Amino acid sequence: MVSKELLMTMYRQIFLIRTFETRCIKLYRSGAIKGYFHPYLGEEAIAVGVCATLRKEDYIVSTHRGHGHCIAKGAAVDCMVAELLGKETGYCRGRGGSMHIADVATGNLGANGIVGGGIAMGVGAALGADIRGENRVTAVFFSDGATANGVFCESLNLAAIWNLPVIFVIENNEYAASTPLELSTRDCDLYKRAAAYCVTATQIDGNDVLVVYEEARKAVKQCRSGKGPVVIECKTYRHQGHHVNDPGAYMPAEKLEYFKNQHDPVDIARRYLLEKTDEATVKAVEEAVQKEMEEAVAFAEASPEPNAQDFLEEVVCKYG
Ligand SMILES: Cc1ncc(C[n+]2csc(CCOP(=O)(O)OP(=O)(O)O)c2C)c(N)n1
Ligand SMILES: [Mg+2]
Repeated sequence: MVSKELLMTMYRQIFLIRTFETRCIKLYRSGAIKGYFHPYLGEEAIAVGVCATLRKEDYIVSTHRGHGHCIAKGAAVDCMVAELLGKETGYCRGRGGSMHIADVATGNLGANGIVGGGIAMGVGAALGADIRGENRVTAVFFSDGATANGVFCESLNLAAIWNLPVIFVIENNEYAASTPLELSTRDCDLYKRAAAYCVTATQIDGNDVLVVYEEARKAVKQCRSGKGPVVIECKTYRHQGHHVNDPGAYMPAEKLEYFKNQHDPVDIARRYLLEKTDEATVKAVEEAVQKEMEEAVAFAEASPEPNAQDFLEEVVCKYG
């Protein structure tokens, strides 16, 4: 049983991710945000359910669809919007953008534009923590497409033979860009692959925050007691195409309708919260989130552009 306070915190974060993505898509369409933008809409419960079981010093490793992971691990949305707008006050001083937000202060080792690129990094971070004798857990987020990369198998095996405290969170949204999972593998139950490495694995409903939270809690316990790693396959579905400019015409309308209107992570979490509190309290949470988001946008818009003369500052060149 989770407490009302925890449920409130998790709902607040889920709603904040939903609000962040929706607002930033608007900014993107207005031309204020450049480059690629892969929304996390429809997958919010995974990041929130997992991160609610982690401590601040625990690590996460994210993906190209990473805004939700950042927020769930405690990033400040004003600095995130600033980063998306390419402003000096952003997490990477506006140099990184959507796919390169990192926030080491909250244990977020960063998004990653390379599909599968974060998996080995997570294992490396866990190995480092283990060598230093730190009791940190690392949660690595990645989607179904990344499991087709060899690095997934290699990382899982290394984490297994070294008993590393890593939670491999597969966000199975059934697509790698426009390629449906069933065209890239004979067995769409991705958690089964862990058996080849003798790693504990489960498959759960990734849209139900309490289901995710409970499974992640068990995984964290196992990791902290030195019996890691664990694979959690979270079944989910994107609410739109691969990125903002992908109309997602290949996604069956009925299935999309189901995930948007009947099995939406925000609605599910809201219903749980309403079992513990009243409509007015939930509305107050939502209004506070919307205010926080508008303030974040105002902060980012008012922030200075980077100075073009500083662009070589972070470029390291070694020769001779
Ligand atoms: C190594 C690599 N190959 C290809 C790409 C191009 N690419 C970007 S996102 C993507 C699909 C990734 O699918 P998945 O891992 O399922 O993540 P999702 O988009 O579903 O979150 C591809 C192929 C890339 N960024 N990196
Ligand atoms: Mg996918």
